[in-house]
Amino acid sequence: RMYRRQMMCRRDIDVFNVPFLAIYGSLIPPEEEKLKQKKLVALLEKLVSKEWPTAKLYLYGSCANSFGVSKSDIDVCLAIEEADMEKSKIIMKLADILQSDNLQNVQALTRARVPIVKLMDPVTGISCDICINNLLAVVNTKLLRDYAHIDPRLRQLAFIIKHWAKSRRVNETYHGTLSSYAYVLMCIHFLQMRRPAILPCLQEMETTYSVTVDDIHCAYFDQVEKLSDFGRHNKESIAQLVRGFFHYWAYCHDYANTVISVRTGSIISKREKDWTRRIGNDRHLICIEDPFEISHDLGRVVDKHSIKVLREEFERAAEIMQNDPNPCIKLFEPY
Ligand code: 3AT
Ligand code: MG
Repeated sequence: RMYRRQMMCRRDIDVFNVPFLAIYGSLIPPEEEKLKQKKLVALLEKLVSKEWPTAKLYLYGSCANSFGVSKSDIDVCLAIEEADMEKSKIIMKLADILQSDNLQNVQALTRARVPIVKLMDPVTGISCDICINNLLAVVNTKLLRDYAHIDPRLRQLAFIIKHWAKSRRVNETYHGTLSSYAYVLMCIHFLQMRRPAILPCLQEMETTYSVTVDDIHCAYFDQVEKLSDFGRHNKESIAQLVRGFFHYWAYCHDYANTVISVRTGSIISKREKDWTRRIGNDRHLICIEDPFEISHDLGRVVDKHSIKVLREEFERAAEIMQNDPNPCIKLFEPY
């Protein structure tokens, strides 16, 4: 009888796999949306090549890294060799070129931290941001997409975490919380650290892909089709992983001393990165190392106030995953 009582008390988290997967399924963009995005990019390419025949357009961010939910805006990078032309000038010229065609709301934001052209395509209703020569973002987009191909649980987990972060308003870098890019890196790292591991560390493996962008050497193993059974020894379900993710960030992560690093597939110390004190605006209150720009802490947007908000949200989510009868609803309740 004792045994039976224990069995009944232990929460069977796996009953939530089906509803979590249903949420994931509802967030995936339909194929027709992808086609519309491609059409818009083709139109932009045509317009741009009239002025700059050798320029190239790359999709990056969530529309290309496979972590994009339905109805997202698209991020485009214009790669152009105009060494003698300032970025803001290129942006103005680009806005001019696009203005003349049947696109709407073409705006040149020349003074933003990353100068961009914003526009909306009235035919498809898709909005788009175009930046100049941000090739590191194109490369980190490929890294994320390659990780997503290794084990389906990464994409499932990241969609659920991003959906949670948007619902709880902790995905707003201008308010000191984390970017979508940071959340995806946290998911990759979490799956690298499971035992048995669900994801490998691609940057520690043999190099099959390498580029140098802005003096940063980016190299890793990108033949991910060969790794499709990498995670087979780990049988954890999506509900267990969501619970484990929040449990880690609520109760286990050592915020004071450590940095999560997808580059090494491990946890490293703040001391070895010299991220132990505040320098300028970088407070390093939650440390997420960029996989390529390794001096870059994706947690640097987080301040004294927003770290509290974030940690309280992690604790709330962990508590819900532990005890709430209806976590798939409660977790995403609007803030
Ligand atoms: P959403 O679905 O739009 O929320 P996203 O993946 O498009 O998610 P962001 O809009 O935050 O993510 O960023 C767009 C891309 O820009 C993602 C990544 O390739 C790059 N990126 C964003 N923030 C950084 C950063 N701090 N350092 C380097 N690359 C970044
Ligand atoms: Mg985006």
